[in-house]
Amino acid sequence: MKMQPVLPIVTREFQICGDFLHARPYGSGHINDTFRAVYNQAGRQVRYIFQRINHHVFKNPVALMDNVQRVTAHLAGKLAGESDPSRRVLSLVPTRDGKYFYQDAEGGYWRVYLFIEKARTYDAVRSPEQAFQAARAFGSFQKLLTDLPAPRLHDTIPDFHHTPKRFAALEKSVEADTANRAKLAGPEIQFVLRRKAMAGLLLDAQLPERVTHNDTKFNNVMLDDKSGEGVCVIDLDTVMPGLVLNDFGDMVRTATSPAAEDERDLSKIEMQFPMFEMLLRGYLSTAGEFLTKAEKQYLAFAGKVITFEIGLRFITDFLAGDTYFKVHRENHNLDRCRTQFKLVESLEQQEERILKLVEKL
Ligand code: ADP
Ligand code: GN1
Ligand code: MG
Repeated sequence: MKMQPVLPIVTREFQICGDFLHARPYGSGHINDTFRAVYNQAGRQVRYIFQRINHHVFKNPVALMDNVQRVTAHLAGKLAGESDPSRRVLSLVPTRDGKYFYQDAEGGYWRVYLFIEKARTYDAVRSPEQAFQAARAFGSFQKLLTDLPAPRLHDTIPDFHHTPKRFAALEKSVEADTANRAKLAGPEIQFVLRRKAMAGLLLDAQLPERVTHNDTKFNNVMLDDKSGEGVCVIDLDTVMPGLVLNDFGDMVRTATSPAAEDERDLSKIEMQFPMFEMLLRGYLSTAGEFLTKAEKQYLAFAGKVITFEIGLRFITDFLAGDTYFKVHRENHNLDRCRTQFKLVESLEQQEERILKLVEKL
């Protein structure tokens, strides 16, 4: 990501005191542009997160920010009595005219968060304890939002986790073959077509709609540097009505395999059962009290469906010529797709064991 020439202007638009020093691209997200900005506040260096929302992906940034504002305010109210409350929820910094986003001269939408210090995100999981902590935090996030007052949140991306529609999009992109790449992805396309039945598994289960995060990648939760506690859930752009299983599924996708999402050596990709067990335990330690019986039963299948779905999205974007996810090398989306499908296989192979554990807990 390049430095943004508009950034020095944008930094003056928010209610931040002191002198702006510098800003650097930050993090490894695939969608938005994130920067860590540093200000001098009377001799002390204070950091902030600046983000430019990708408005090609999020077509209505105003509605999106309305969601983020409502959700963070609700969480902040609930967490007020806890230790260190301002590290447990994202805090939006308002603009000078009291809004929560600033639109620059080029039409870009910017927002600013307080920088959560003494905690970090990890692109790959390192221990079962980390898996437990991440899942506990995401479960708690869902629990605290079960009583978010009406109205219903905006759908920031309609049908985001509608796996059958994702499947249909893949079929279309194979047919169109816009970038002339279908020939490079024969086995992956076959892999998808053989699993058509899997696409409807979660949607057909008639589970309740709740407020969910919908992008519970392992690197979307900050773990405390000292205690390892899952201290703050971040990346709230897709918080909207959804199924809890989308969230649990994405945790399984990103926190059970030791390798990065774009690892080229597929022998490293595997669903590690101890990670799964700790994810499940962590998630149930907070979400267990509000989940229905059916939601609990389907926890066993969520990982494979969501991993399949994200793999589908990567290959669809590869075939379309990489228009959605940021790519940093040739065939990047194809590499990402391959890791997902390898993980789906690993989940399929261990399904009986997974089912037994889910039944037991
Ligand atoms: P993206 O949608 O592009 O994934 P994120 O909102 O997840 O963007 O932010 C990218 C990275 O920036 C995160 O993985 C995290 O490391 C860091 N980050 C985001 N928000 C904060 C924050 N408030 N404090 C500290 N670090 C943050
Ligand atoms: C994107 O923004 P980021 O990098 O956290 C994507 C998710 C995918 C993920 C795959 C809005 O998440 O849905 O699961 O990449 N976000 C959006 O790594 O499409
Ligand atoms: Mg992120």
